[in-house]
Amino acid sequence: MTADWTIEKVADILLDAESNRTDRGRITDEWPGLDLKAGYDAQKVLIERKKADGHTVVGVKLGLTSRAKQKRMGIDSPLTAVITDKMVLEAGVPIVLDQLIHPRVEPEIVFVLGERLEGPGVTAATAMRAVASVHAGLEVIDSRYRDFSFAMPDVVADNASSARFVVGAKSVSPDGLDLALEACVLRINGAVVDTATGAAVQGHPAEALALAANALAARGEAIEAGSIVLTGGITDAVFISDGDEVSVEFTSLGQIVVPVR
Ligand code: 0L1
Ligand code: MG
Repeated sequence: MTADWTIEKVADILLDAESNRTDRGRITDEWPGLDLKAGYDAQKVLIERKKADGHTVVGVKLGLTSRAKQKRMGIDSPLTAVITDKMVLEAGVPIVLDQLIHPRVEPEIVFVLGERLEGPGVTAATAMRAVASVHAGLEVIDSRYRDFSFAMPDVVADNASSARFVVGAKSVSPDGLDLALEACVLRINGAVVDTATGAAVQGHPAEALALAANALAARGEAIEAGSIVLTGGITDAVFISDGDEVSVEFTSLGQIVVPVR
């Protein structure tokens, strides 16, 4: 019954799906009242529940910042979500399929902020001034919706399919980097499956960072100094299988290699 739905119920259903490794249909099909604002409110409840369960927030992520991903999902605007310490995969640690539903991987350009960034009015140029270092990244996304099929409020409530992420050990100063031209090759078992440059992310990853700061400001939040920011998949996300070796290799930011088991 539509009347039974609340943002707390949405968060609990999605957290149960994550911990039980079960996918489900779109919540918006059952509760048309789940609009974008309610989706972000449910995401906030979900993150509060994770914090109560021992997670520490380490930063923010953007999703659907590239045309490749927007086209596949049929959604034409980016979204923000929250990343925590329990999502971090350290170097060499495998992606364990038993812990996930139907994971996909995507290369990302990652910022670590040296200064607090607060909108509104943040531009790509002012955003870059807050960046202390730039890194290669690999995100593992794992929608709690069947076949990754969702409307915007569903995926926002699901914390943008967040599951795991790797931040490359190589730390590069933003000075002198042209991140629009930074190229990346995504390989599975040595075979190239996709390539892209940083321009795929809103024209430049700094645009994505500015977008996040301004979107968070509209909800009364800022990006704190020290935060990790995943700027969005620069290629489409690809499914992985047991025994795979995933590699993302960037021109300046270095390489990440992750086994799957
Ligand atoms: O990191 C992302 O781009 C995820 C956004 C949510 C959409 C998806 O699950 O692909
Ligand atoms: Mg991503």
